[in-house]
Amino acid sequence: MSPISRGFFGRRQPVEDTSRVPPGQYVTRDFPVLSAGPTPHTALGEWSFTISGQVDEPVSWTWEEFLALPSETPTVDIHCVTKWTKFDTTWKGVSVDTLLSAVNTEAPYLTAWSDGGYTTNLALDDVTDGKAWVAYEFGGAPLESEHGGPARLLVPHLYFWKSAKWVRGLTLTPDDEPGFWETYGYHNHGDPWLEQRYQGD
Ligand SMILES: Nc1nc2c(c(=O)[nH]1)N[C@H]1C(S)=C(S)[C@@H](COP(=O)(O)O)O[C@H]1N2
Ligand SMILES: [Mo]
Repeated sequence: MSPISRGFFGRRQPVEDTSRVPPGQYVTRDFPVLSAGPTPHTALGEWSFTISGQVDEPVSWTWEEFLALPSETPTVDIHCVTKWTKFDTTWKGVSVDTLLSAVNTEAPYLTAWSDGGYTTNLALDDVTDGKAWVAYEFGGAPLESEHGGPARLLVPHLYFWKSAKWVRGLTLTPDDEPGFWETYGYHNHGDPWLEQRYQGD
C-alpha cells in the first residue's frame, strides 16, 4: 500500500495560503470577541464622530451625516495579537483619508478614542493612503455591538488591538502618546509581519 492513501487526501482540509499568514499566527474561521470592558450601547441619535486636536478647525459628523460620506467596501485579512488570523473579512465604511480631508493638520500622530474609554495611538502614515477605515458594516450587515458597532476603526495591516471598537473620534497629536494596551506593554507599532507584539519585540 502506498504510504499516502487517497483517503488521506480526501479528508484533508483545504490548505491555507501560508504566504498570507504572519509569523506565529494561525487561521480561524470564527470571529472571536475580545474586549477589555463591557460593550457600550450608544444610541445612534447621540452618536457623533469627531476629528479634533492639532487641526485648524475640529469637525464632527452625526450618524446620518457619517452614513452620507463616500464609503468603501474593503476585503481584508485581520490579525489579532492573541494569534488568530481571519482571511477575507468584508467591511463597509469611510476611509480615514476621506475623514482627514475635512481638516488641515500638520500632526504626525493621532489617538483613536472610543465609548468606554479605550484609546489606541497610530502614526498618520499608518492610517492614510487607503490603509484604514471607520467601518459600520461587517459581512454585509450592520456591525454588531460586540464587534464594535455602531462603528469601529479598521487598520488591518496592524494587530487588531489598533482597530478601536466603538470609535468616536480621532485626536491629532504632535507627539506619539501610548494608548490603552500600548501603556500595558503592547508594542507601540504592532506590525504582525514583524511580530511586534510586545514592547521590545
Ligand atoms: N474599544 C475597544 N476596542 C478594542 C478592544 C477593546 O477592548 N475596546 N480590543 C482590541 C483587541 S485586543 C482586539 S483583538 C480587537 C477585537 O475585535 P473583535 O472583538 O471584533 O474580534 O478589538 C480591539 N479593539
Ligand atoms: Mo487583541
